[in-house]
Amino acid sequence: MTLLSAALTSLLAASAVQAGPISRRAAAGLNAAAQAAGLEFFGSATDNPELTDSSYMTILNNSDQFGQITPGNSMKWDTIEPSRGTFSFTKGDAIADLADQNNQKLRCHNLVWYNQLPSWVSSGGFDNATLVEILQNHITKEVTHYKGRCYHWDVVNEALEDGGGYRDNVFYKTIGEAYIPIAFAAAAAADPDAKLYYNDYSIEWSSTKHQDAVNIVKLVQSYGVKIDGVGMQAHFTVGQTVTQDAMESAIQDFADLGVEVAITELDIRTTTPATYDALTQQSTDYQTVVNACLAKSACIGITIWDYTDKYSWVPKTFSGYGAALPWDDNLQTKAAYDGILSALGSA
Ligand code: 9MR
Repeated sequence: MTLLSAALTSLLAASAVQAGPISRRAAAGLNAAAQAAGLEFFGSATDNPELTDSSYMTILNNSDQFGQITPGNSMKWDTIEPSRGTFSFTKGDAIADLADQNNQKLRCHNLVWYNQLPSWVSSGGFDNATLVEILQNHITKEVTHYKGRCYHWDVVNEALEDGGGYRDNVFYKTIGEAYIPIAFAAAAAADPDAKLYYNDYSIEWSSTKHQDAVNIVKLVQSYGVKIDGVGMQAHFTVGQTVTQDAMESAIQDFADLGVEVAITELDIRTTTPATYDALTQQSTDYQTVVNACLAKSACIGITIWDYTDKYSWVPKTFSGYGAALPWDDNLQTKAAYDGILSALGSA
């Protein structure tokens, strides 16, 4: 490559990264476009430390961009009940209050998960009856505290191993698979109006794990317990994102059981620094996911796992990867933003 063409390529890449959306659609925003396309919301995860970043908040607070927010951490067990019987709702309340102020829906996340679970639960050595009581008490207290405020609750999160089969967590080891319907029943009793979800990753195509998630929905239903939806987290990698057909058919498998589907934690990571080609492919990949959701009436909304690379979990977890979100580190929209808007706009 000559010096001139190298310079031109990097100039093009820079302008593509910084280019804002097409002006008519810029006014609409992702949530406005999603609702116009028939979805219930386009949302973003957020987290308490970010709430002091005023530039970040200006975009998050805009309900034309985000019609729903999800607390990334502050409603998890370790924050809410760090020691047995001691509940701390301050951080979760801050996100719930923000949703109220902005007239945004709230996806409450999550009640039962092997991770961010305090050791008093995971290593407590409780017998079956005691752990059932602890599980029910945690869920009842937390769901009651947020009663009427959570549009959705992720009741059980990531109960399956990466390759499928139940994750061998303390709940499964002590209670068996019945911990899942027990959890849904407790949540339903505490807030009958919240939509109750099972949430997991790698269930967006027809994998063994996907089939096991289908079986979890059937299991809860077999107990006569309410389950309303399945969250497909959709943590993808540029160029390896699921095909639209595969995702549509995975959504349909859940729809066939009478439950809805939401895309709950969408991000599409790439190696960093991201190249122009990767960001272009990323835009295509985002459109694939949006198009799959739009094509299936059971798919009711899309949430990105925070909206800016500045606050993404990806670089902290996958070394050498990042740039996964539609806004860059400087809160500028990327090609992915235009792609999502374009997919929503052409629905
Ligand atoms: O975004 C969350 C990050 O800040 C935490 O460090 C991490 C801890 O495991 O959890 C992240 O959120 C996860 C979500 O709760 C469940 N699905 C995977 C998400 C990314 O790890």
